[in-house]
Amino acid sequence: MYEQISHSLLNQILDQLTPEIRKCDLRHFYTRLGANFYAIHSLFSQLYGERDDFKQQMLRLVEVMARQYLQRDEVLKEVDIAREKHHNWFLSQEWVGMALYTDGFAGDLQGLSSKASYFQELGVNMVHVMPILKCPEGASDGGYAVSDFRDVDARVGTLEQLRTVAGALRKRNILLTLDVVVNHTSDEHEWARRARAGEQTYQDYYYIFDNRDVPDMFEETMPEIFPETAPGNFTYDEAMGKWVMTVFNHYQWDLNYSNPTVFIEMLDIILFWANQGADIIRLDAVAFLWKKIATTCQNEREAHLILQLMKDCCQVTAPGVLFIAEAIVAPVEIIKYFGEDAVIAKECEIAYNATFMALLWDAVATKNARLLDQGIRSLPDKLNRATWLNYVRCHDDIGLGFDDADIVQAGYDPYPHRRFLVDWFTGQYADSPARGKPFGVNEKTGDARISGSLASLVGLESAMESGDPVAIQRSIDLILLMNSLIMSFGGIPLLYYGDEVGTVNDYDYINDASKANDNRWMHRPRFDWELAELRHKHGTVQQKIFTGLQKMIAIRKTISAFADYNNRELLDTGNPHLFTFMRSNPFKHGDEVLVVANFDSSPQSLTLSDLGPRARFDYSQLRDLYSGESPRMFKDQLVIPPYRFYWLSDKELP
Ligand code: OTU
Repeated sequence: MYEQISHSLLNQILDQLTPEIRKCDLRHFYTRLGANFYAIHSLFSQLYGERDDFKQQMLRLVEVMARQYLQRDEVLKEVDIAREKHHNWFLSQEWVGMALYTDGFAGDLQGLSSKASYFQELGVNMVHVMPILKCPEGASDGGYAVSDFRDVDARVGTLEQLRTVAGALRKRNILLTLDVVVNHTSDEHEWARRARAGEQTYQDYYYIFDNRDVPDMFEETMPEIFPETAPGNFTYDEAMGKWVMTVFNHYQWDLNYSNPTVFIEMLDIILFWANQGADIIRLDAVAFLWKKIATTCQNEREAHLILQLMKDCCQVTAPGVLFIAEAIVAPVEIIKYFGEDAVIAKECEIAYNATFMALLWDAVATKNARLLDQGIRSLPDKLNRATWLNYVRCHDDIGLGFDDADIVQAGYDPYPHRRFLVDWFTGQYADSPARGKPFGVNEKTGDARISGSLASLVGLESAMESGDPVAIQRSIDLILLMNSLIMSFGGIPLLYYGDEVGTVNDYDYINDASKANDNRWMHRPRFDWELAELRHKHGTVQQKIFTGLQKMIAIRKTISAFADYNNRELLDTGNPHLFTFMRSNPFKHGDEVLVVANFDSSPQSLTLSDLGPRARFDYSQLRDLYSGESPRMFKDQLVIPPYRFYWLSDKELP
């Protein structure tokens, strides 16, 4: 939008840019800056408008965007332009992701380069390389405590090698996702070290207090993220003799975004990684970006303004780069990270669908889809040109972050229901084959989350131990069932490395002092490539899971109705064991796929004619696109075997 105040400021800023910047070809940069400047200016002034140095800070912001634009590779600039043209590119059903630790999956970055063929074999074309930036040896939170935002950790390789990986993936049309840990730094980061040494400039980068007055006020309303290992939200620093806000671990210092210098530094870092070849940037812990006394310090309005500003600025320099919001918060809050009061995403284009993930686990434990169905129905409508990252497992614990009102609506009592789920997955429930562990147990609130690998949580570990073929098959079916839903729900499915070959819990972390008190490490394995070879051997567990997923991915890519255009409708079947929805191709009328998933251990039936006009299929032609087989039918009643899913259509795939 054109508006005089911001436009005249823009003119002033452009006049003040250094000659070295001004003499360059900045055509695309200028048109994008012109288009976004009104928004950038208004967001920046909402956040920092009260400051005397506001105009200097704006100038610095524009300089950072311009410098990073100048450093952006020509190849990446072409990608930007192509994506501007095909702006819906990431909504396609063709994308399938995998998240991994470089060291756990491939040893190091060089190893990772050589694994591109493995991704292709499986059909993965988006790789989320979890944090690889420099971090301290022990106190690293798996890389989420960064001590240098511009360098790769020597344990996995060099920046040069990362650029090679990026290039190699790009050649194969595989997207690269990198993490930027925006909420905090390691206490060994240079900023923290200089703050500790007494430099006020750097103390202003963090929330640092002389005494407990303010911290105590904050504590009244702030929840604890790691209550067992890092209780409280402040850490006393001996050297400084002051209290530092540390919401996560005591060695992770929260950045102070009320300081515009922090915002500009972090934007510069985001753009730096965009320029190293990242297609997508995962912004860690975005819900925590703004702190306010008497609040939970999560999901504050200003946190959203910061993200909008980051997005608007990134669009000027690197418009082809997408953001993933990692906000593991309440369902109605997650959706706001796409941006509110907008038609298309204006914060992050992609968000972790933590609600769907947790609901899937509820369906597994209860063997029915009541809460899953209810929880998804309660989700507010998503914006256009915004998409979910749908996942079953990731490197973190499973938080039962669904809504109490939905639990009640589904017919349960919230507190005992959550208790039951934790007991079920941690194997404390008599009937449960799961081998998880409780994580983040908070004695004060009764909260608990769950750690454990996909395979161990669905009972594969215990089944293999007992050698019970029925139990083994049931676990495999559950793994495929859950994955079939993230593949068909709408959004980008994100697999977690190792799950594709049924990797069970790794109990070795206990022997490493820096990991022993964080049981999330039991599902952060060192990938067993020898075991993975069994994917080629017919009849093995690894082969059944791997080929099942491989097929699912290949078929997903051909089903246009699975692209994410908010084209999903939940159907009421009257059978609580089934989760049923229709996906329709928005560009081709009548091109529809009926997804049915049976979470129960007994076969279930669904009367298709009860679905009304939504399911006007030619029953005689009905086929499961996944297996290629005709489903079992009795008249107009569909029979779904235990733990099975169907992707039903009466048309041939193109
Ligand atoms: C993220 O996690 C990372 O994924 C974790 O691995 C890190 O420990 C953490 O940030 C700190 O960097 O912030 O918005 O249940 O879900 O810690 C959610 C806890 C986060 C995690 C939470 C999460």
